[in-house]
Formats: sequence, structure tokens, C-alpha cells
Amino acid sequence: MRVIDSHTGGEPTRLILTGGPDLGTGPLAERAAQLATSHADFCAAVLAEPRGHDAMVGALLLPPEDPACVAAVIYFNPAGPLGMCGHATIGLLVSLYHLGRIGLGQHKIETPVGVILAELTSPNRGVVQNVASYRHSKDVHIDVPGQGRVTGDVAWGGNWFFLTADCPAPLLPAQVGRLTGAALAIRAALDRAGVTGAQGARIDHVEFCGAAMSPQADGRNFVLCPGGAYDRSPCGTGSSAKLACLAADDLLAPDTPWVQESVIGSCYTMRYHLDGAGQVIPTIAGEAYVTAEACLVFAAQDPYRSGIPV
Ligand code: PYC
Repeated sequence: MRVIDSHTGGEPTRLILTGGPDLGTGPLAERAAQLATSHADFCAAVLAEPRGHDAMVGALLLPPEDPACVAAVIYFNPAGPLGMCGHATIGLLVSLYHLGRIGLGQHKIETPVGVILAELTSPNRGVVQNVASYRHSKDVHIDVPGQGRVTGDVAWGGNWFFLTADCPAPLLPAQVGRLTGAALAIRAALDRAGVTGAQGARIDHVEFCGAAMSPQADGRNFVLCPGGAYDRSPCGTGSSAKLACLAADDLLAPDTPWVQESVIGSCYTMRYHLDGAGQVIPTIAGEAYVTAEACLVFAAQDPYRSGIPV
């Protein structure tokens, strides 16, 4: 299996170039569902230890159905497919450029949540126009064992997020253990209380939002991803959900930059415009770097060929 690894603001992406499962043809969302139901071992084998680690996000490269698109892609983490992924889309652009498959400029990419427009503005910088993002519910109160009452918003940015300013610790790398534990407890409490996104969708990301620490940033976050790892980058879809909440509260006007800082201090420059239907369309701008070109080997006799089950 040929792969190319990159990181975007510290968050790793593994792009699968060859050797992925055959998902047939048809809508990408259905093929992503098939990846979850029929090839769950593939996600863990490629991303989990001993070949990867739980922060890694996979991007399965597929031929696009629409000839106007340069690629089709299904994003996944060790726990299964993701709807959309901002950091991995920037990683995808930079990796395809590194391979000589695309040039600088605008490109269309098919994802399970629709066709997205992205631009590679330099060899290591991409700008991704995300899907329409919106706040689903405001000031949701949730009782969390060990934390008491936590209040936050439920918002969509290509994945479902619970965003809260009730941070259990400063948003610093040294606090990642505490932040992760608290975010997992919030997610479990949301599940127990039956708090969901639209159409009963599970909220699988939790985002703590705090004040920026660097003078050039506007806000800082910590984002828990579905598999239990935290996002080293400011999370493209999570930052989009944040923008949707800022827009809904009239705290950020269209086309105004918002620099979102991650828990490790890496930044995305975000902004949004309103489409014809008045929907918030965020763009995510950030840097990615290729870290490896590799061939993954799956020996038949390897007891951990499908990853280490956790
Ligand atoms: O950048 O959208 C993102 C993302 C989602 C999960 C990890 N990164």
C-alpha cells in the first residue's frame, strides 16, 4: 500500500495512493458507509499502532466521478470515516502537488459531504472552502460527572461539534491529558442525555474554546476527535463550527479574518461569506508539509497486521 504522510499545523494525514479496499462506484457517502461497515479493519490497520497512531487521519484517494474534480477522497480515522476534514484537505493538496499531480491554483475535490473548492496558494499553503456550517442549538446545558453543569452550543462544520467555553484547564499542551479526559466525559454525557446534531446525528467532536495566547490570534481551542485523540491543528471543521456560532451571535462579520489557534499554538486563518441562501460558508487557510513517502507492508503472519486493538 503506497502512502504519503503530511502534517497540517501538526495534525498528521496519511494519504492512501494505492492498495486501498475496492469500494465500487456510486455516491461517495455510500462508499464511505461501506468503508465503515465492511472494512473497519482497514482503518485501524493503516492508522493505528504499530504503523500509525491514534491522532492520524487517513485520506483514501479515489478517482473522481465528476471530471471537473482533481480527486475524490474519503477521510477516516482509526475509529472509522469522517464526513469532512479541513486539515487533511490541506494535506491532500500539498501531497498531490509534491507528487506533481496538481499545480498551484484552484481545484475541486469530491468528498462524502459534497464537492469542495480548494486552492493551493503556494507549495505548502492551502485554502479550503468548507461546506455550509451552522449552529444547531445554543446554550445546551449538560451535567457532567466531575465537572458539574457544562454549557455549550451544538454546531455543524462538516462534522458535529459540542463547543464550550467551560474549559476544565488552560488550553496548553501540558494539560492535554486533563482536557482529553474532560472532553471524553462531556461526549459520554451528551450521549446519555440524548443530545444530538440534526436528524439524531451523534456529536463525536468536543471543542473547548478559550482566549488566544499569541497576539496575532483571535481564539484558541482544544478539539477531541472521534477516536479519542486530540487535534494538533485548530481543526478545520471545528473552526468552521466556531465561525458559524460567531456569525449566529453577530460577533463576526462576513469576510473578516479570524485566526484560530490550536492547543499546540498552530494557526488557521478563517473567514466566511454568506451564500445566496444566507448560509455560512467558511474558508480555512493553513500550512502543510510532507513528512514521508512510504510503502506499508502487511505480512500474513504478523499478529498485529490489523493494528493493535484498543
Ligand atoms: O481538520 O476538520 C479537521 C479535522 C477533523 C478531525 C481532525 N481534523
